[in-house]
Amino acid sequence: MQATLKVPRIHCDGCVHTVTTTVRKLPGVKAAQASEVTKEVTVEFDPVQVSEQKIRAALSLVGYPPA
Ligand SMILES: [Cu+2]
Repeated sequence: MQATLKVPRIHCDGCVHTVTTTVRKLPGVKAAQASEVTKEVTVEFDPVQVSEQKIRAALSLVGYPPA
């Protein structure tokens, strides 16, 4: 399953790194890539192991709440 989340607080390379690594660490996430240009993170995940809600919660915890 794939989801693209809008993350308005992404504003530089550091944010891209934080968002990308935070999502990649979650069990069940196969791939994740954030973009400073679109302020989005695209995530490929196994819906049995992780949900979009869990991904959103993890990003909120590190200061990047998805819109
Ligand atoms: Cu930044």
